[in-house]
Order: sequence, then structure tokens, then C-alpha cells
Amino acid sequence: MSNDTRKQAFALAKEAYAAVGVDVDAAIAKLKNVPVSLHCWQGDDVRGFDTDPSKPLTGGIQTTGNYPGRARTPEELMADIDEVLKLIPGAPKMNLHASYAIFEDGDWADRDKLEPKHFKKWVEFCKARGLGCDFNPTFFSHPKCDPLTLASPDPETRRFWIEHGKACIRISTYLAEELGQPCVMNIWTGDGFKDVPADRIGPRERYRESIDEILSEPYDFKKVKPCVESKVFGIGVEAYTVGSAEFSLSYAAFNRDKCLPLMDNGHYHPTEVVSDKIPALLAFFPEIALHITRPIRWDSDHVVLFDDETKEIAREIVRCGGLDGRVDIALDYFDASINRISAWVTGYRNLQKALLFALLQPNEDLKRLQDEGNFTKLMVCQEELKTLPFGAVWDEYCRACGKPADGEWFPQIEAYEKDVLSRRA
Ligand code: RNT
Ligand code: ZN
Repeated sequence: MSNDTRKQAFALAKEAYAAVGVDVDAAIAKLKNVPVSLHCWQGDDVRGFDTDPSKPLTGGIQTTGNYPGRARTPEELMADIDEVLKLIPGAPKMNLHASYAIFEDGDWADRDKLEPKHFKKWVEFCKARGLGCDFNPTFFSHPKCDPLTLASPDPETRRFWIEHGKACIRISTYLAEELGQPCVMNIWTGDGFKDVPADRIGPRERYRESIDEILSEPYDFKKVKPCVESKVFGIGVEAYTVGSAEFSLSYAAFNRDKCLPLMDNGHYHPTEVVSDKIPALLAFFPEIALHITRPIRWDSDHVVLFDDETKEIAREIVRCGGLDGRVDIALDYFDASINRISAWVTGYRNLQKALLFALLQPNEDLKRLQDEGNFTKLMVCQEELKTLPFGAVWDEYCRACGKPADGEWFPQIEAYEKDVLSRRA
């Protein structure tokens, strides 16, 4: 499409949106500055650098597929992230797991002994690209999972993982201070049982005490934002999850001066929707965190699409004022069956699309129709909004961010696959 045609398409779209009371330029300007966390783990199938990559993932998570080109070293992963950064609009922020520590000169440290210096290379990476960074302790894929971690009945196992959590708070403080942006630090464990447990409360009490201990490590809640992520079940832990929805939400509610609840939309029963849970939580919590993924029948972590629930999540974020610091948005999926960079970029762009689409709704007018009880007109308006010329606004948004529009970015990935990924043995 020629530049002139694009400009015309955008001008027409702007007019169409103006006719329903939507300011397209304001929507574009708003979204450009909303931080969205880019998860480093899509690039290497959640392997990290601190354990043997031939050992299986544990903790109830699984990547499937063996598409060639997985990043095996920090250098490869960073190079791949640079490719991604060229192709995504908006204001990305990095999201690291503790297992991505970089050990220089054989200076390996176990997870309970990790230090800020093990993330120095990542700080340099982020600084050079103007990125903030979120962080996650890694309570899985490690010999000290017995298989439980923070909920283990073994005090030694628990101690190891508590020390890991505390080390991660110190690292999060380092990331926040070095990069000048808050660091959201998410606590998730896969602790649970494959089969019917005899004691359901013991592990939960131990988990609660362990998180208390981790959060006793000093931090400034404005800089480091610990979260507690719930889960319904995982592979190999089908019968019982220690950090269930009620557990995690209660923990966050009783400790709202120290941590946030985190909802991952792959972590609920298949007919539950996180879009509806966002306003429910925001009626009580000043701030919440999200992992956006795509579950298919289970927590399969497929690439995020521009689908109905992603759009609805984005609409709730926007309508509830989530873009003004009330909702910390992160992506969390991992597909090893397709080009990993394309998976990253597609999911990130789709979330951006959903947020832009949400910003292009005449939300105040729609609310008024609801409050007036005019559900007939509300339905008509909501349906008609679906076919306004969104694509032209999306193109313009990409352009305004200095990033390729749809149709322009995939060839770059194909070229990178040919030149770089396919050469990784
Ligand atoms: C797992 C959780 C968790 C992980 C990441 C790697 O089910 O969603 O957030 O995916 O921490
Ligand atoms: Zn998650």
C-alpha cells in the first residue's frame, strides 16, 4: 500500500471514530507510554541458564514442540530479544526469571545465593535500550524441588526456597533502582499434588508462612511490587494446587500493604474469565497484576491472539483506569512449535491491538446507555463498533511508534530465521 493510501485510510478512520465520539489521536498517544512486560522465557522454552537444559521442566508447566532455533546462551537470547524489540510497538519492559542469571567466569551460584551482580548484564542490556525490568523467583525446574518448594514439609527445602525468594527481592530492588522503573516481582510455585492429598491445609499454612518470610526482606513497595499468582492445576499436579485462587487472593488481601494479587488467564476453570475478575479485584485493590496468555482447554500457554477474551481483558483494563498505574500488564506464554520470535511478536502485537481497540471505544457513552437501561441501543452500538476501520488506526499507531505495520514485519523474521536461527545446531 502506498503512503498516500495509508494516510487517506487513516484520515477516513479518524473521521469514522470521531463520528462515534472517539478521539483517535488521544488513544494512540495514551497507548504509546503504557508499559507491557515482555517475558524472556518465550525465547528458550523456559530453560534459563542455571540448570541442565536436558532436564525436563517441572512445576506443572510444559512447552511443546521442537522448532529449530531455541536460544541457548545469554548472547543468543539477547540477540533474539533485539529482533523482537524492532518489531513491537508500545513501551515494552523486560520480564526475567531468576533462572536467567548470567554467571561470568564460571561464577555459578545456586538460587538461594543469587546476587544482583548475576543480573548486571541484563541491567546493561535494559539500560542500553531504555527498558525497565520485572522479575520472578524461579521455584521450578531445579533439584531442590522435592517436588514441593515453599510448601514443603521439609524445613531444609523450605529454607532454601525462602532464601531464594529473599535474594530475588534484593535483585528486584537492584533492577528498580538501576533502571528507574518499579519492578513487579511475581511469586508463583507449582507446589501441589498429582493425587488426592490427605492434608490440604498443612501445605497452605507452610506456603503462607514462607511468603511471610520472603516479604520480611526489606523493600520499598513503590519500587518493588511482589505479587502472588494463583493457579488451578498443572500437569502432574492435577488434584491439588497449594496456591489456589482463594489462597492467593486471600494472601494478597490480608497483605495489601506489601503485595499485589496476580491473575494469569490460563489459571482458572475453562468457563471462568479474567476479564470479569479485573473489576472485581479493582473494587478492593488499588493495584493488581496480570499475566496474559491463551489457554486452550488447559493452561497451555498458546500465543496470545486478537481474540474475544483478550479484547475483553483489554477493555476492562481501560475502563477501570488500569492504564494509569492500577494494572501491571505482562505476557506469559511459550510456544516451541513455531518460530519463537514470531510467537513473541505476534502475541505482543496482539495485546497492543487489543489495548488500542479498547481505547477506541466510546466508553463513557456506552456506560451511560447501560445506566439508562437502554440495553437495546447498547447492543447495537457495541456490535457496530466491531467493524469500524480499526486496521488503519493500528497501522498509524505502529508508524507513530516507529515500528513496522502489519504486512511489513514477518519478512524480517523470515530473514532472521534464515541467517541466524537456522544456523543454531
Ligand atoms: C505457570 C505460571 C507462571 C509461569 C512463568 C514462567 O503456570 O503462569 O507465571 O508461566 O513464571
Ligand atoms: Zn503466569
